[in-house]
Amino acid sequence: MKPIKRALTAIAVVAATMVGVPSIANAQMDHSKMDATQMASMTDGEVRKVDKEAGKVTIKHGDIKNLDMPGMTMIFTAKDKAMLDKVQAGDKVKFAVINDGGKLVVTEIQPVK
Ligand SMILES: [Cu+2]
Repeated sequence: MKPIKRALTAIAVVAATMVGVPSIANAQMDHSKMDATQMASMTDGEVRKVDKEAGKVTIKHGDIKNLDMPGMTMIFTAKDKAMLDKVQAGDKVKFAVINDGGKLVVTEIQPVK
């Protein structure tokens, strides 16, 4: 009897290399809205004149709280001329106005029924 020696060599090379886990950039969805304008409260007023060409509107307005302005009649610039299609002289309105670098801009205007 011939003893057969079988040498079974199993070589397992385990390369356990600690690779620094690349930090995956957190794809955080930011749902913040594009809200560049200041918060402007709605002010009561009455339209005296609309100048669509110039994009200006004259309003006899009540206190404008966010501008700390008492009631008076004055000319405002409309943020968008198309806004002025909705109103005409004599209309009672609610509107929002901001101070854009010294220029008073109506950002929103709607007739009050
Ligand atoms: Cu005013």
